[in-house]
Amino acid sequence: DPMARTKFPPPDFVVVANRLPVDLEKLPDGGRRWKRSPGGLVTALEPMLRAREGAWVGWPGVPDVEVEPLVEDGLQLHPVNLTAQEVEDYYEGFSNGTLWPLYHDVVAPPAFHRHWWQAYVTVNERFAEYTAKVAAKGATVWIQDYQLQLMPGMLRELRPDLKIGFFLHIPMPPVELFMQLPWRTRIVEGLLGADVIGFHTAGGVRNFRWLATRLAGAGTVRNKTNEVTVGRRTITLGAFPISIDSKHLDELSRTDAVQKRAAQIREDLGNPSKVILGVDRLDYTKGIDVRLRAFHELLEENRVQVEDTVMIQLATPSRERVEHYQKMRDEIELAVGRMNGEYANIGHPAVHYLHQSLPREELAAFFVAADVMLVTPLRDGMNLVAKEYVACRHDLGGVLVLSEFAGAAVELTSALLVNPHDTDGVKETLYQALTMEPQEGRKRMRTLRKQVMSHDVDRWARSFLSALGLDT
Ligand code: ADQ
Repeated sequence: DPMARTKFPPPDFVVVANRLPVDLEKLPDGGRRWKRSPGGLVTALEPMLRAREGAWVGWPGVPDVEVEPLVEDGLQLHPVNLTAQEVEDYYEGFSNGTLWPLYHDVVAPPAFHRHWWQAYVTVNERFAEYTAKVAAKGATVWIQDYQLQLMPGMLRELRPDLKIGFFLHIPMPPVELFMQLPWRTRIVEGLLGADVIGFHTAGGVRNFRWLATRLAGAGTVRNKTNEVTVGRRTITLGAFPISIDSKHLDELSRTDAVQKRAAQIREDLGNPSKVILGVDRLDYTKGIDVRLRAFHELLEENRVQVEDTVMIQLATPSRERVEHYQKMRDEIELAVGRMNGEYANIGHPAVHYLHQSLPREELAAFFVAADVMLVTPLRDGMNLVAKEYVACRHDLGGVLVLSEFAGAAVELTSALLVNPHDTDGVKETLYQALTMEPQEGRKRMRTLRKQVMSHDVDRWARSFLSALGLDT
């Protein structure tokens, strides 16, 4: 019993996610140490969790270790153990080899394996059982993301007294694609165990609503587009577009250190007149190939020259054990190599490519240094990078080129929107961004900033939790 081991009262607010907000690290001497993993979600929820002496349930990031719950500044951390085999089947397999591509418009083919599904069920059960033991009577439990879609239903079975919320961070796919999933009904029923189910966009709500009626026999509530019924229960569906800690990033970007570093980056690049930037987790959904192709063609057509226009692609290593990711990394690195081979001069590469994760401050400096930000995913739940770029441009400089297929496009309508499947369109829009009159650029950026600065991640969390009936 995890609660017997903590000396703290059962929490009445619990966040559940695949990962804990801290990572367990194995040291070379065999010892272990906790390392903070700062992410948007943690930043948004931490103050609320601490104020309520809340708890976070999740996997500590290392397989096959039984670790005790711990308390950090009033926040209880509850590690759920996964075996190496479960990491392979539940996480790398079903979550990232089946659900991830399926939910992103099958831009890569999803694999359907029954043993992956079995592991997904087992792990969701473990999370549900664990959380059922931790949460106080009548507590609010907020479950995060596609790795835990069965958990709301399982938890409700065990603890009907709880208030359960679920938020999906990736797109809810079109019905025609979701219907491929052999376990489609189980997933939809699992989600319907929640009281509130949140998506980034109204499109996600629509897709889920249809699936719930069709697959789980959910009833519709007259005159309400955001509620469905299952038996006697009413479930609220809602669009809650996630965001960033806008104020913090705005402040960071204004610091001397970041401004100086941005100038240094441009200097190091040889003071080109235009810097084009891409920042992504290295993932096949992000359309890194799309933007490389567009830039390649502009070079080929001699409309831009490497002496005065450079591209930087920062890519965080990601899911390196999943086969499709290894393949796409090779393809991107081949494309970068080709472009540099053909168009670079000594001291002037066409594309600067870093397969590295950078500190926040360094990332902010790149945003400040970039004249054109290219965000071209083939499909993306939201895309926080687009919002981060905007938050860093208090100078109203810079042009954002954004895919229509990112959730962020719903809010960031003053960006230059592109269809990432249309190479000519991306190319022409990139050229338009490179040649845009500063006055028009400023006007667009001002509108973008109004949206991003007033809709931060704290507002996102509060609006979801208030839909769940929590007084924030
Ligand atoms: P992700 O797919 O990870 O998130 P995104 O929203 O863009 O995509 O967030 C990526 C984060 O990683 C950003 O904060 C970015 O700054 C950071 N990052 C990227 N490259 C980096 C680098 N080289 N160095 C350091 N940091 C880097 C999923 C969904 C999204 C959704 C979020 C939140 O796929 O659609 O917006 O969850 O719900």
